[in-house]
Amino acid sequence: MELERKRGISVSSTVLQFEYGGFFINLLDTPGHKDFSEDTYRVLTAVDSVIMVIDSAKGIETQTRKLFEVCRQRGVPIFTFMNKCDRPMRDPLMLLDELEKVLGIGAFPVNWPIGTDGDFKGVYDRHSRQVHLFERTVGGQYRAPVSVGGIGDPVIRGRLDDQTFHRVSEELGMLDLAGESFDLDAVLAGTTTPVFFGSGVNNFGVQLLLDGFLKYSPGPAARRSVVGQAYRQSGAASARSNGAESTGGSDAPPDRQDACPSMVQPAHDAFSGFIFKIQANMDPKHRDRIAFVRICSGRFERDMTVVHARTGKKVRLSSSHKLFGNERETVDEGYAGDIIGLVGHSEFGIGDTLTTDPAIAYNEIPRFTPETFCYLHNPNTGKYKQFRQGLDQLLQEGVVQVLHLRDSAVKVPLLAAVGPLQFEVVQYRLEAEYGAPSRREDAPFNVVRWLPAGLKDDDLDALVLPSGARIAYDTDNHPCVLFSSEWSANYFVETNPKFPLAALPPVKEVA
Ligand SMILES: Nc1nc2c(ncn2[C@@H]2O[C@H](COP(=O)(O)OP(=O)(O)OP(=O)(O)O)[C@@H](O)[C@H]2O)c(=O)[nH]1
Ligand SMILES: [Mg+2]
Repeated sequence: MELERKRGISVSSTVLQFEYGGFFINLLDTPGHKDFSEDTYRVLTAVDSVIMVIDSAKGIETQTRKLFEVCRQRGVPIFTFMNKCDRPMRDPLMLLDELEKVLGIGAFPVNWPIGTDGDFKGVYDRHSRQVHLFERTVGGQYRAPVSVGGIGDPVIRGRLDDQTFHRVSEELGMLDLAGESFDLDAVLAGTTTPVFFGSGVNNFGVQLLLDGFLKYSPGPAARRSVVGQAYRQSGAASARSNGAESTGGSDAPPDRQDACPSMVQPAHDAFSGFIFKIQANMDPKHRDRIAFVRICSGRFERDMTVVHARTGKKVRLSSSHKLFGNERETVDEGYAGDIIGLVGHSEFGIGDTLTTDPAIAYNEIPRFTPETFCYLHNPNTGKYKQFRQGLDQLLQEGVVQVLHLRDSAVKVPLLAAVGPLQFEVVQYRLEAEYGAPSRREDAPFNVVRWLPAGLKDDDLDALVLPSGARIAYDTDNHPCVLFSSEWSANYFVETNPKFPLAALPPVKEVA
């Protein structure tokens, strides 16, 4: 996206697939900026392991910390890549210490950097006892790894100044003395992270990371299914609890434990999967809409008919693709762990389950409480159609949410987001993809809370609102209250004890 080049940051997640070492790896790259955490957390629900890339000069940044916490709570194995070792970096022992202290997980260095003051010499693979030398050459090629009996091997010793040599020897000695052996079970449980050092932009250490990843990462795991259509209709299971309760704020993950009826194994006969991302107009060559599905069980076959769990309708999946950046290729079959892109299907929404077994329904996607609000004006009446069409698409992608003020004659959309950069993305994409310029006006709200389900108009009329607060509806017509401040929201709670507020809307029932 041009906006990303201009801003120098990613504004949305990217899905791509590649083959390495005889495996198909689905890489879901997430943006780092906190304003896009909604997208990031949705994508996290679709993965089996995570690679955390840390800038070795900075250590763990706030956003990374939150992500790690979510992964840990979900029990997702975490691999750590300490990047930018070609530049002066922080003391590697301190970096490990930080991982352990800040994130509360064990850190096991699989390899170790040699030369950390900007004079990067390479990494020492603690398992194979090989040194991989970092020598910049034209075309990003490196010398083959040198096998050594230890860091003191004359071949290596000759390349290191005394200070570097003593330092690395001491560090490796300390690591050995600490005597921690590699614990694969702890890695699989997400309580220890294998750590790799390298330099991404120089493609150095990446291969070691991938090799380690293939060796230690788990295959596709069983997924928790909530009550699907069949059970619901037969009354065989009780309705599931409100999964949104546990997210309770903008960065907490959903609690997977509360949604129990069954675990769906990857080898389960029936095909099942869920949509974790939707994006339109990804490629100017194909101006269409792709729903990304994480396959959880069974076998996907192109042209198969599945149940769309939310509507209960049967749909035929004919236009299925694998994505490689902007390139796409028709895919005829897929299995658990695969990500496929389905083109078309305007009825699909984020979080929807597709399955041949109506007993299965996934409810993986976390929801977030918006924290920032704005009105979006269409300054050009002649572009009303494009403006509306573009906005509808972006709402469906979950780029932002939209609310409607109660008792308001004004039809200007009121957008709600976790971070203001989301609004910028909406405006940019409306113009670039739909030819609809827009104007943003800050809305005087900072907090939104949902009212209990089932309130009547009379109840809403009777509410005593603090000054500046307004009642609004979300896209599912759930009433909520917009406040100017947390203080104002608290005041409402005290003055309207019969109307408890929630940080998230009541959960929609699966059809
Ligand atoms: N010196 C050095 N720079 C690097 C290295 N890897 C990445 N960079 C630079 O760091 C900057 C950020 O890289 P990105 O890959 O966009 O970082 P990111 O964390 O994915 O950022 P977002 O996707 O925007 O969240 C770019 O200017 C890269 O060239 C490295 O190994 N060494
Ligand atoms: Mg990135």
